[in-house]
Amino acid sequence: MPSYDYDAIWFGGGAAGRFGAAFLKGLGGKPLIVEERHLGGECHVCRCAFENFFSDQASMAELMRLYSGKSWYPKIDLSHISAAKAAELYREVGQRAFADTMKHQTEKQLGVEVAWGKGKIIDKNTVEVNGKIYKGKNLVIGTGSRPTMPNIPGINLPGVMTYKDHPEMRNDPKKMVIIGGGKIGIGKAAMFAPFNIEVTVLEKYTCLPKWDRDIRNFIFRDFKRRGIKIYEGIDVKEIKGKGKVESVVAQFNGETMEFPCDAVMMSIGLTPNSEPAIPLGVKIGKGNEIIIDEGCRTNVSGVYGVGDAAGPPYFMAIARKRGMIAAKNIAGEDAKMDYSFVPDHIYIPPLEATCVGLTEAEAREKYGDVVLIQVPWGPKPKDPKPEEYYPGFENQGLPVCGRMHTLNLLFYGQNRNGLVKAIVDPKSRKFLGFHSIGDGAKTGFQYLSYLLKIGWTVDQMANLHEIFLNAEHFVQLSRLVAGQKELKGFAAQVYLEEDYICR
Ligand code: COM
Repeated sequence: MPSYDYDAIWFGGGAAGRFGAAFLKGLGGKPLIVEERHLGGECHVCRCAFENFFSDQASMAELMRLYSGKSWYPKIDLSHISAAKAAELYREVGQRAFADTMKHQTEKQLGVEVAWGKGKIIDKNTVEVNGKIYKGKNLVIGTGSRPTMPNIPGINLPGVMTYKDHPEMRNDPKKMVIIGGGKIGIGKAAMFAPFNIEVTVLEKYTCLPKWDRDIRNFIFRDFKRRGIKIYEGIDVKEIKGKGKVESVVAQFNGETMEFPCDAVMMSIGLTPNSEPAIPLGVKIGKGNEIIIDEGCRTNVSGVYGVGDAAGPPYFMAIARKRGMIAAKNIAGEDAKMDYSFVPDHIYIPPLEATCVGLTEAEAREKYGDVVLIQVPWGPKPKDPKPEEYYPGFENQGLPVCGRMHTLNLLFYGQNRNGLVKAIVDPKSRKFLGFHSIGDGAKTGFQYLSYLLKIGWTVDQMANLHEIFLNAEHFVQLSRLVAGQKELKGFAAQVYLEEDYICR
């Protein structure tokens, strides 16, 4: 029997590696993390934590713009605000502080051993770091993902960035083209626009295709009002510029269009960093992902794949849970991943969109005539002015979902005060999906995803205790209709007829 120093070597100390190693230690195992730069992966460097911070900065800018000179607010000059300055603060303080926190928590508080340095996988039981050999019974590869880059002329020009470069920005662009209208691209558009940057989103297919239509419409209507342009069905051919980005050239409806800009953000998707697994004979999928089973095992016994390296869904909770599932299996359990009811979230400062479960379209296809519990519903004033009351628009005050600023958005924000939508199967009275635009609802969605899974009904929801005003409104709205024997819910929102997207 060979002897090993560790029960598992976690190759990569990102969300999956850190949580997996900690879990294995908790189960009585002996883990080692191999990490070159910092623990916690990209989260605090350029993803979740950074985006949270940057969205807050963008929200402040957007709210100041909305409130400036209205009611009791003084006039605020926003002509010289700087996204680069916000990024600099994060770079100087946030990245370093969070890296320290991750290190302290992992090594000191949790007592997980870390081998610092560029690791080299020698074989499935052996990793070399700085000339030192570490032996593990199992190997868990959690090497993350990278932005997918298309092979088009100009892709390497200075001024072409990805989410990774966002915290590194040193200048404030005037015009930015965002290539890709998925959740990263749409979120970045909403984050950059408040800083006086003229933003255009170019999407080859459909923006946010998996999101509910009402949520999409809310976002795109808001974008139109704020001057953020969106093109769908547009094929980017080239990025042009002499020494730096000057324009993006694309085919649109059979014509060539050129979009002048001084920055480009590429956001067409992610590619898993599966390369370290290849020499071990691990099977790699078409999207470059490590192929794993439900227990995060690869085809090579004793080798696991976790986090983004194992492919979508690219979501921190999934990365961490893959780590946990791998740890359980290494410890001798038979644990399986559960990918059902994974929530999703986009920062669209000053608000955020959150969803879990089925969209209305999916629910109708599966369950037929579903019931909607949704506010606002019915028509809205066409061109709402801030600080004005509109007689007859009975839903203008609903919903006021969120923290302080969402209520303010009712008064100052031209009807930008959010959207709440629950979809219910009237026969079983079970919820099928929850959707929200507001501020602060994501906390509730963590638990809503579990409630969906256990088949939570309108009647059960009506028995909870809301703390009004709250960000989700699902408790009180359910109570309003739960007395109905034959569930009717609220009427569906009148569909928005305007086209907010160039097609
Ligand atoms: C958070 C990263 S900054 S991790 O998931 O906690 O490791």
